[in-house]
Amino acid sequence: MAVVAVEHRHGVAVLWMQRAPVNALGADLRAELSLALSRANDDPTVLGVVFASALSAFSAGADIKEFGKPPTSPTLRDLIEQMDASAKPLVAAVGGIALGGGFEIALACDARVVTPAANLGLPEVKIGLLPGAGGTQRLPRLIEPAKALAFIATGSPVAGEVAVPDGLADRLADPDCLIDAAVNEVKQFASHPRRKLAMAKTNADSRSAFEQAATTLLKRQPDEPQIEAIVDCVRATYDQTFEDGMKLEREHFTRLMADNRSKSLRYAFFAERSVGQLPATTMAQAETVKSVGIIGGGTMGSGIAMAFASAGIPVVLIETDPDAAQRAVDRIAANYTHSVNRGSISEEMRARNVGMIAPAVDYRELGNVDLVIEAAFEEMEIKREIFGKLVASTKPTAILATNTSYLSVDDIAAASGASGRVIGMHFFSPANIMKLVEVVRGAETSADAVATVLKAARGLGKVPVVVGNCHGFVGNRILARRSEQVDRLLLEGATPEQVDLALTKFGSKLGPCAMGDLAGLDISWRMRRATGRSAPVADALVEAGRLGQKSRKGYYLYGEDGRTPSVDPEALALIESVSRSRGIERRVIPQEEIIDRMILPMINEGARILEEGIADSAKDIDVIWLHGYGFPRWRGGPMFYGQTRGLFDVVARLKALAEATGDVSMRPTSLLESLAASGEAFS
Ligand code: 3H9
Repeated sequence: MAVVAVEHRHGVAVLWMQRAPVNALGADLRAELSLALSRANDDPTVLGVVFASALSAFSAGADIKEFGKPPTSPTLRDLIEQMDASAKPLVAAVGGIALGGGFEIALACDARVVTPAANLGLPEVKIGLLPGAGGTQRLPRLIEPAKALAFIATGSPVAGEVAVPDGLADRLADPDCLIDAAVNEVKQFASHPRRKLAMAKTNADSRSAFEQAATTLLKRQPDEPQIEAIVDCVRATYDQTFEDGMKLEREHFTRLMADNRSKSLRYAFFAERSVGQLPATTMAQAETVKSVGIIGGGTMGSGIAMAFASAGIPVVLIETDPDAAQRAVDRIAANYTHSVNRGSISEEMRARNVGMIAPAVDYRELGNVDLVIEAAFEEMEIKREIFGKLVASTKPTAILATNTSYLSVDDIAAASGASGRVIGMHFFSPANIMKLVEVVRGAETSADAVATVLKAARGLGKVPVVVGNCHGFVGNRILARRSEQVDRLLLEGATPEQVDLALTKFGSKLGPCAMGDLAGLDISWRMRRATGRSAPVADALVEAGRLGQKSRKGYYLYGEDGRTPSVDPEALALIESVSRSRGIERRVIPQEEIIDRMILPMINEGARILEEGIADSAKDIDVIWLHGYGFPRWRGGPMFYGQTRGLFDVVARLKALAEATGDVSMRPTSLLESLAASGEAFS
């Protein structure tokens, strides 16, 4: 089927783009647009051209799947040059998203007619690029360069109603008469020669506002090469011709495209969209969850309740006694009030959401719910008892989920006598905000239950990833390897500050010690005790009453506000004494080694998880770490980082570290070894 349909309306050629789902500007769409434009220019009966879409999206921009492959003619730039050379006027009729190259097509037109549902943006910055089809040169010639800079550097789109007063579009039209309005616009232009793009504004105020905005931006995002390139290109609109500016934009675009950061960000974009997929026939079995029960109104239970209530799904929130249940609802109401005060939801929405949550103590209140999520204490006996009660009090089709973060879903399911409908839904704190949900498939969990839970999680706007059952599942199992190394590094001579600095240097927002203090060191201590594990440094801190921010001391000392860390000589002395008691001679550990010892064992564990079939693909592992643990997005995730660095190098370094430290856990897995030997990637 053609991806462009041409209609002649009142002497104007309307080019209807129809490349599902989002009119990404792939080779076929570019070729057909180019041909239709040539024909319109050659046809003496045609006054001009309207670019329109038969889909709800105008266009999502260049087809990102083509990036990195040899270019096919006409390229997007060729098409836009052809538009520039058109003798006849061109108008864009935008009724939905016009992003990246899609908006650049609209910018290359003589005018843009939009509906209120239009959404115009240049989001290339989010995939490590800049607009590469003229956006950096046209927009600053259309609106103030300082504003254009902010628009391109944030990548956030604006709605049609805002776009017109902001100067990004020319006319607002009703959706029913969008095309007629655009056709009329073409007729307005038909008698005039097409305008040529000149230099940008030259007045001193404009330039100084731009320079100020550029300085702030570069200071705020110093490590993002695309920001520097965007500034460079927008600045060029002041003192270079349009043609020279286009050349500069092209150079930056080509360079950024080859940069590992952009490759990683593009990988993350597609990885997010590939996770949590089951065969279409299985997904067709998914039921719609219309009501839920939640067991436990603590931090996790309340957050999960909020996630459902905010999506308009009624919740029965079970606590052990009426006071506890009411306290949980009060806490939730207070959280929503906070959102109202911040302006993120309206008062009406707050009232609606709170009204969605019914506190209860009697499990019989769960008789009609479609899904129950247990978020009680992390103790197997408690969970087994709850699941026994749940089977007796819910309808036979209700799905029973546990929010455990490391206990065996199969052991919990065994107590229920209804294993087919027991599943894990591991939310991350705060559960109303964090997008990740590990969907844990037990040995006997039915495919329908998995499909229903995936559908429900997506309905909440979450990113669900299906994982197998094992201690800590995927995310926490990999985290455990990193935590072990952190403890070893501290024992061998590193300080908490050096460890944290190393991880922030790698790209994380927070180092592991600061993160541990924030979460509370007692949480992992309790988990280690329950599972017979130890971490000499972290255990010693907790046993000395250093629980983290909540006790104003942990790896660091916290001041009056309880949040600002400072180096604590007492903590360092304690760490040194643990090293001494174990006969370890402390040494200065280079930053590079600290980074490798934290990151490479994660890749190794990820490979082990793949070997065991606990995760289906490296992408699943990466998405879990991007969305649940703040792994730097521009690294793609631990597995993609390993691949970018080279698995051969990863294996060699792991072997060397295992040898040098005597830590056999760092020996590479057989999967890593074989991939490194064959030069293959995880995919
Ligand atoms: C650019 O334009 C560069 C130019 O400046 C210069 C060039 C020289 N390409 O997200 P969804 C797919 S860079 C290819 O699930 P939604 C997506 O993978 C581009 N495919 O739906 C998915 O496929 P599948 C600048 C794309 O409604 C399907 O479409 N543009 C593209 O939640 C549906 O997507 C951007 O950065 C694409 N450009 O969100 C926009 N876009 O069904 C990136 C989407 O097989 N895209 N797909 O999984 C988005 O932000 C969102 O996808 C969008 C729709 C808002 C469009």
